[in-house]
Amino acid sequence: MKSTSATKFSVLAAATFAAAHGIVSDIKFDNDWYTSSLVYQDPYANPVPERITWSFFGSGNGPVADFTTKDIVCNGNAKAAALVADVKAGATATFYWTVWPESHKGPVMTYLANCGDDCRTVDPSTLSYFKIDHAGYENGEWISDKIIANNNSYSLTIPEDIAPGNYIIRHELLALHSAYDELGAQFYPMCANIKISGSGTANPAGVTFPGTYKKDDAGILVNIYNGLTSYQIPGPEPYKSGSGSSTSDNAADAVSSSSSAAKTPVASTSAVEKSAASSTAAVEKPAASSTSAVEKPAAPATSAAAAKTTAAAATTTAAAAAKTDVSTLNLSQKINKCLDDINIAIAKAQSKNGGAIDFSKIEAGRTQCYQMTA
Ligand SMILES: [Cu+2]
Repeated sequence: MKSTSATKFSVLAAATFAAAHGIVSDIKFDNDWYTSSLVYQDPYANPVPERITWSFFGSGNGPVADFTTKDIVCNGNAKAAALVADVKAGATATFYWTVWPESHKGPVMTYLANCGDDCRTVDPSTLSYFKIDHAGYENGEWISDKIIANNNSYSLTIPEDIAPGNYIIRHELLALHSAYDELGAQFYPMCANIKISGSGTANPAGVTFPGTYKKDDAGILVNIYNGLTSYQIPGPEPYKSGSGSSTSDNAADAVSSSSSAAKTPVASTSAVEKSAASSTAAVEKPAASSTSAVEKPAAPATSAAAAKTTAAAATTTAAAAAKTDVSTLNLSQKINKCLDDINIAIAKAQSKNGGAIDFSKIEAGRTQCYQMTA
């Protein structure tokens, strides 16, 4: 039974690659690291790891199929996360993406929604989401390109005056390479449970998902290849701490907060140490075993290393990817690096030839990654 469902996942994963390209692998709130729900790894682990991030097993790393449906809230097949991250109001949140193709130009947006008693028992499509940060196209540069340059990471500030409580933080990238077609805009949303502490009192008004993003919004039905001079980020303006309501010019803050975080390379060893600490202390419920081979504590560091490695062709095998010096990595880091190398190779090949990739070889390469033993 188990192997049957695993096989189905594998086939689905291979099929999804063609149109798909990234998930958040790790989240950092100040110095606490959390491994995010890993759509290609967690379903196979026994036990399935508990995360702060809502899972979307079976939906791959692709965009939501139709952003006017409930899939837009926390991605397709979203299931509640078991854990909750303790986060101070005013904290810096950093989201690390596995890989992001250069072709996928577009904005980044992040929202909060108050869940009341417990985010683990709510239907996220019933909540009210206020935007806390966004960035799009500034001075001729897409934020997606800055994210790629910043170790696939994006940082923002949790507003300092937000009232304490249980919140879903909803973070997403939007890829606009096909947005000239109706429903061609590609949203990549994810949700995580956080418990905000502090002495704030702000409860900003929000919007609902689905419903906020319309098929013909200026920032959603848009041709980015036509001499674009400005871009209107979808959804409301971000709430700005201290304003008591939404304001209209937070873009500069968003860009500066992202660059300040991303310019600091993440040290491999400290990432591992912090991850280990957070898996026991920072979560409300005891984390599941952190010794599983599929845990991904240091993805930001390893993907940074991988990004500097010249990627081979899209048909890179695990063995070829392993040629990079991995002597200082532990087993789970090596596995992650192996997977990252494949992701990077896929992204490179797709920007060159539009996606003519042998997916059976990619799946074989991933399988080899998981079989690494030292
Ligand atoms: Cu894609």
